[in-house]
Amino acid sequence: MTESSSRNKWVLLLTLTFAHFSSISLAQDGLVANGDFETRPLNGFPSEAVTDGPVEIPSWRSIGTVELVASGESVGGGMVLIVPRGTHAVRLGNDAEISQELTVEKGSSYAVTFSAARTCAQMESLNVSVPPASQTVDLQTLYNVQGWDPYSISFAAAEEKVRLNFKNPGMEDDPECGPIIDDIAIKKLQVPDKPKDNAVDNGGFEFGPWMFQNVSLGVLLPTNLDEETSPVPGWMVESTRAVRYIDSNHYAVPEGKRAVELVSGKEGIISQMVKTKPEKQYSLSFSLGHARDKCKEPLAVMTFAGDQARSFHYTPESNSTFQVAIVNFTARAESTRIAFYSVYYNTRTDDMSSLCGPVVDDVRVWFSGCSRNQVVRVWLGIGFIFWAYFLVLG
Ligand SMILES: [Ca+2]
Repeated sequence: MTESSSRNKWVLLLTLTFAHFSSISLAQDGLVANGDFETRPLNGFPSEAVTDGPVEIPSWRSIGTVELVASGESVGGGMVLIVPRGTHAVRLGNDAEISQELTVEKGSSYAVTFSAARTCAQMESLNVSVPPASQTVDLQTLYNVQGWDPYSISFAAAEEKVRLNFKNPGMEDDPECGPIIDDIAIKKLQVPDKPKDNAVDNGGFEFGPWMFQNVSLGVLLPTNLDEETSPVPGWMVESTRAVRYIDSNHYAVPEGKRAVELVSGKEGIISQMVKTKPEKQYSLSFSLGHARDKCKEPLAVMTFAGDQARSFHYTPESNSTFQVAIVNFTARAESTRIAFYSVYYNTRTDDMSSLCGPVVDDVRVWFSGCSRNQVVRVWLGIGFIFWAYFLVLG
């Protein structure tokens, strides 16, 4: 009896120890280890000029010319390097890469948020991969005057141990060029509940990537054609340029805490395929808003739903920051594409160059009735039964 109870205690202790270690090794939502590059390397930061030798970046594995850069540092041509946040960031030279192993939940989807800046006027891009997923993010467009932006991509974890890799695929003539990255965070994506009265998944955009509380730039969602693993579950960005994921801490959001701002005109399209029944009538409604980010009006959204395409201009009632727009459409197939883009290319009134645009939130699609043809068919049916009844009786 005592032997059994002491064995049970050991089993319990081992289980607790194992649970403890497995919970601390699993990637937590937020910054990855040294994701802000502020951890001091063993031989000091290069800017402190303690040693000439190569600097090992704690928690990361690097290949090629990977440099820790400090804010205020300048490169050739007197250009001052932009460090997104804090004091340090990493610059990736030609073909250089930096990676870190993460322990994740196999089968789950994750969003990676990172900040990136380009250093030269040339076209620069960044390849972010968690094999087999790989995505190249174009850094050519500057979305705001700060010179850097947070971005998010996503991946489905095929294994428990995955390698998060950032690579500069470019081959610039100037070796001092190459993207700067900073603030790398991860978030396990929740699968949104399937609402009963709405065919749209994550229609309020509440499920999405990690956002830093004290970053006011939102998170850019670059092209993502895979609705299975999207940093904003359910939604695809099916265009060459990005849309901005925004939070209610820094922007006016119509519903809940998150929404999207269409910042790239016709080149920033967000869409979703919703389940429908052919030849049935549906209604699509959404909130069209202003982010209160000094975006210069007019603001307008082009909306697609099945066989309908309609534009809506932002004209809210007095004090509101949004209005509700509705499109009625007839479904033609088992699934119907709904999509939104900004009619105009808008910029902020204060700097005239930061990109902005209309806000879309609270997207709903619901069954609103039979189609006209079906109504006619139903009446014909009733008429036929009536006549049959009349003839039989007669
Ligand atoms: Ca929302």
